[in-house]
Order: sequence, then structure tokens, then C-alpha cells
Amino acid sequence: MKPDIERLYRQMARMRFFEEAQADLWNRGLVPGEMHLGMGEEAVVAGVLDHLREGDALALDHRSTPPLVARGVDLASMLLEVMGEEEGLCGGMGGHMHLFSREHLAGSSGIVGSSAPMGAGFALAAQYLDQGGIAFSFFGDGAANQGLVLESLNLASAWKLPQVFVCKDNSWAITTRTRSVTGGCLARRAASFGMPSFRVDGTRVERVWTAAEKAVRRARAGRGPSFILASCPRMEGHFLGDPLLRVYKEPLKQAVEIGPPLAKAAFSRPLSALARRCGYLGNIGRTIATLGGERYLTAIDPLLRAARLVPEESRARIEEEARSEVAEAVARAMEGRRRHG
Ligand SMILES: Cc1ncc(C[n+]2csc(CCOP(=O)(O)OP(=O)(O)O)c2C)c(N)n1
Repeated sequence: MKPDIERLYRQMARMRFFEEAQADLWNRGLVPGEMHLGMGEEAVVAGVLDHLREGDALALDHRSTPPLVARGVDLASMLLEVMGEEEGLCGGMGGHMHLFSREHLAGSSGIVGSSAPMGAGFALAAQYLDQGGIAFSFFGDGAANQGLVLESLNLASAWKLPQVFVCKDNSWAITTRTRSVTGGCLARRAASFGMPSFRVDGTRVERVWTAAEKAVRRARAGRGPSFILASCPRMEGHFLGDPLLRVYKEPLKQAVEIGPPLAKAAFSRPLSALARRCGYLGNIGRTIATLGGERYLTAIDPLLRAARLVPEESRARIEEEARSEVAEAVARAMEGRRRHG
């Protein structure tokens, strides 16, 4: 089978424009707290969830809005939720990291790694009820080193749970390069639990779709779980307003702000050797340069890559429809906010 590229692109555009709308609300001070966006993960999400059927479950992490957009959750109720409004999806109590929709059998959590056991629970229920549903667990490469993820891989394999583990590998866990704290290769590690493991370029939606098709077919056939390791960029840093990205964007302005506390930290007592302290400062500089450099690599933007596969006329129409759907949701959310404000 072949993927329907226009349908995938439509989902990706809806997700991207929704994330942009959330960024706008956050920049306007309407979203309390941190905001983690899933910009850069659209191809992974669209390619996997194109195989979702009614009755399947979704267990998500702190970048949960793109999958919920793809799943068809009401956009305005999500926007109201991230703004902490009572009319929001979870009564304003969850915020963007703890979204839940019973109707869609979908939930997210900010506890890193928790989507693996949550998905295993959904998958165990699906297996027990024998209604043909499967569960998708999305999490990051940082989460893959959490004990609860490894325990879930183990039980899912031992019990042949109908589960698809999707690791969105953006190579970062906040400011830590994941490879610096990861032994071996994640794809091989999952395979050692006795499940198929697919390594895929997560910026190419058609490739994700093909890998996911195999994983989903296996889960639906009762043959057990699979693991997809999909590389993708983290386009907005760890969260909106990420200080490391700010330094990259406006080095002089930020140097005034962070220079004094950094210098104080570097040269205050108790002191380690000067070479060592300089090494730490060098590490910070390198992290900033790598992070900023990645942010501006438009070549790895999955949306631009998918756009090239879609004929020009359809592309413009799809983008226009997605933009107006999101604009309408923003208008509805702002209206709801005014009514209750
Ligand atoms: C159990 C737990 N430990 C630590 C944190 C703090 N934390 C929030 S996000 C994050 C990094 C997660 O990295 P990854 O899973 O790769 O996802 P990414 O943010 O890169 O998409 C950490 C350590 C947390 N929320 N939960």
C-alpha cells in the first residue's frame, strides 16, 4: 500500500498551524507556565496516526497537542485548556501537558516516560476486551532511558500486547545530548526485548507511514508490540522562550543578562581547576551553538519536506483550509474566554 500524501500533508499543516497559534497565545501572555510544542514532530505523528482506527488508544508525552489535533479533538477546547479556562478540555486543570479525552481514548502526561506504561495499560485493556483496538505510545529519546519505559517494553513483549512504541528522537533531553547518557543503540535495545524495531527518518512522512504500517499490522494481528525510532528536529528548543535559543538569537542582549551570573558561577568558590571551569563554559557555548544551528536548518523541517511531495494547487488549498480551521478555533476559544472572563 502507498500513503495518501495529501491527507498526510493536511494533518501536518493542521498540527503546525495549531502549534503556531499556541505559540502566539503564549507570547501574548495568555498561557500560564511553560509551553512545549511539537513543531518538528509532525511527520512522525501524521505518519503513525494515519493508521489509527476508531477504538485505538493514544498515550502521549508533554508534546501532546499535535497527536490530539490529528486525532480530531476539538481545537478550541484544547486552546481553552492550555489557557487554563474552565471550558477547556479538562476543565482548565490539566494545561498543555496533561490533556485527556475519554471520547478519544487519549491522554498525555508530563511525567517523562509515563506514556509507555499508560499505553501498555490501554493495550492490555484492548487485548482483554478483544475489540480489536491497539495502543500507541509516543515519547522522546530522553524518556527511552527511564526504567518504566524498559519495563513496559518487556511486559508488552512478554504479553504480546497490541502496542506501538514511537520514540521521537530529537537527540536532546532539555540541555542534555541524549547520546551522552545512552548506552548502545535504542533501536537495538528495543529489539533485544523480542520485538521488531524500525529506524526511520522522522522528517519524511512517507517513510514513517511505511514503518508504522508494519508495526500496526502486527499489533492488529495479535502478534505483539513494535518499536519505531524516528529522528526529528526540536524546532523551538525545549520550551518556548528557551534561554539557550534566546542567547543564540540575540547574543549581545542576552550576554548582558546571563553574563554576570555565569561569570559569578564560574569563578566563585569552591573552585575547580581553571582549565576545567573554562571547559564547562565551552560546553555551554557549544550547546548554544548546536541548538541554535539546528533551529535554523530549514532543510530538516518535515512540513517543508512533505510540501514538496504535494502538487502546488492542492498544497495551497490544504494550507488555506488548515489555516482557517485553526483561526476559527482561536476565535471560538477567545470568545469562550471573554464570556467567562
Ligand atoms: C520523570 C521525570 N523526570 C524529569 C522530568 C523533567 N523533564 C521534563 S521534559 C524532560 C526531557 C525529556 O526529553 P525527551 O523525552 O527526549 O523529550 P523532548 O522534550 O526532547 O521532546 C525532562 C528531563 C520530568 N518531567 N519527569
